[in-house]
Amino acid sequence: MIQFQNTTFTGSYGKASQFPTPERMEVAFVGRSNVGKSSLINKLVNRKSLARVSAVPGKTATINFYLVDECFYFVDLPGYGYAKTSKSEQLRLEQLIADYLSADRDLQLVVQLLDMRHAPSQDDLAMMNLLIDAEIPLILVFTKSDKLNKTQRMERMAAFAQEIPCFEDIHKIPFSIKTCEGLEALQDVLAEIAE
Ligand SMILES: Nc1nc2c(ncn2[C@@H]2O[C@H](COP(=O)(O)OP(=O)(O)O)[C@@H](O)[C@H]2O)c(=O)[nH]1
Ligand SMILES: [Mg+2]
Repeated sequence: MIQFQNTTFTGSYGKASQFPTPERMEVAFVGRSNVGKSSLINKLVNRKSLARVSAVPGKTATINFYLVDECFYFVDLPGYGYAKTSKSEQLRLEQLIADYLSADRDLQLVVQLLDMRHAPSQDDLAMMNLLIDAEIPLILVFTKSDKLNKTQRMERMAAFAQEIPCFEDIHKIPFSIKTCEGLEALQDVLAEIAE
């Protein structure tokens, strides 16, 4: 059983032509800038600062690979949709993400992060539709769940059901780095891939 106790950073890539030769299964993480992706990756692998947590959004301009327990790679895709990033840089990042997703790799799962407090953005929905159309296995993680009270949470989940295509069919995990809600559920999904 995978323990998530031995994770190493193996490289950062800014161009599809530089992607490493696929060696093992991969699990990719996508989401808007500042959604909590670095925080979630650190929590998952029990490390304080493997992936850089930033109060400044829009900082990750490369695809980062982490080898987890010699079993699979976590692939940290650049955060999209940060308004202050220049248009040309946003296009470069979109292309980089699209190149990764369409590359011939052993991509087992994409974990898409959505901030639980907000409706999905156009970028979120475009990403989701791309993944659904490409038939890439997808789960949704709703981050920062600690920031909502019970009522807000029920309202937001009801709204997500309207806003998100195929909502009923997608595995969904509310998640918080503060309360650790969802941590085991997400680790279980990943452990199943590892087996
Ligand atoms: N309250 C709360 N804050 C979070 C949570 N996850 C991330 N954050 C905060 O959100 C900000 C952005 O997080 P980061 O992991 O850098 O987001 P990234 O840009 O998607 O990698 C940081 O200030 C984090 O501390 C969470 O579950 N709860
Ligand atoms: Mg980050």
